[in-house]
Amino acid sequence: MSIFSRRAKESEVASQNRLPPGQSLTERFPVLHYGPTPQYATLESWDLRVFGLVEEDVTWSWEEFNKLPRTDTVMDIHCVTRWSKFDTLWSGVAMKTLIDEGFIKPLPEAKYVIQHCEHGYTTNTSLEFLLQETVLLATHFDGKPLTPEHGYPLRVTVGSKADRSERETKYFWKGGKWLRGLEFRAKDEPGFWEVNGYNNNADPWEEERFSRRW
Ligand SMILES: Nc1nc2c(c(=O)[nH]1)N[C@H]1C(S)=C(S)[C@@H](COP(=O)(O)O)O[C@H]1N2
Ligand SMILES: [Mo]
Repeated sequence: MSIFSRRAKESEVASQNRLPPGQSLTERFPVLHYGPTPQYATLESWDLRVFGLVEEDVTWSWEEFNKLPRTDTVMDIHCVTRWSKFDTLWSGVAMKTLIDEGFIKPLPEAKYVIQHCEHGYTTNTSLEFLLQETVLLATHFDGKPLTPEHGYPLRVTVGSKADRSERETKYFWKGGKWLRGLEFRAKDEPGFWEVNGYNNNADPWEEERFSRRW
């Protein structure tokens, strides 16, 4: 894809109010994470644990997870390192579906959720944030299973809709790759990047990249 076409697309999304301040459009799919990429030879010992302030803890095997009701969602994703990727197609299980249909039953005190990922990566949001259409526990990108470096077998997605209809958007670090647990809590707790200087609220439209603490 030529640079001229990239520029033209960037102007187009900018004119549609889809390009957050300080971001530029990429047509690639950069890989960004701290630490090694988990490799799974098999998913036999993989599970996803839901725990904390929920009526009952739940643990899904890969087979069980794949029987949950599925959704496709198209969204724009925004990385704090200044790239945005538009019209990305993800498939998986929406957090909202899990809660609306009673697969997860948060207690009334549950206000925040910590995503727990392989190798100890964590990230945090409010529970309310996770009920938006753009938040999937995604198994597929662009119709194909996630690649190892993009989070195979399961990651969280966060992004914005083309019509900007979501209440809140977050930078893409709030989407944990290699997700293994969801912890429901009454109080917020900063995750990996949030402890390491990134802004806890992480709204790309407000350009909330770094924490004011330093
Ligand atoms: N487990 C884990 N998930 C993670 C990260 C990480 O370091 N570890 N980095 C985050 C960051 S900073 C970004 S921008 C996105 C990048 O996703 P991608 O590599 O699929 O583009 O993953 C997020 N999820
Ligand atoms: Mo990032």
